[in-house]
Amino acid sequence: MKKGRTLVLALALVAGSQAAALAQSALIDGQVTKVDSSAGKITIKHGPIRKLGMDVGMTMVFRAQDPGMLKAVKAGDRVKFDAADVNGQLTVTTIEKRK
Ligand SMILES: [Cu+2]
Repeated sequence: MKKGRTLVLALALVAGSQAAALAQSALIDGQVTKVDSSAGKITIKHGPIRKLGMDVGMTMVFRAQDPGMLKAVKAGDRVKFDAADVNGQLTVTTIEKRK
């Protein structure tokens, strides 16, 4: 009984850390070059994003999914982010500062 519970807990921990690792590796490296809070837009210099058809890096403007996320970053910050095509608009769905 006790042994079984320990095993379940160990498996849950492994599954959790793998999910975190996957989420981490899915993020795109970039550097913020401009934040336009009033327009809800952010300019990011980024590497290839194959899922969005960008095979080479570039500097481009994204819409922010949530305008609040633009308060957490500023021009010059190195970031990890994710982006998606939302109704034809390239949109940053998550962004965090890189350490
Ligand atoms: Cu791009």
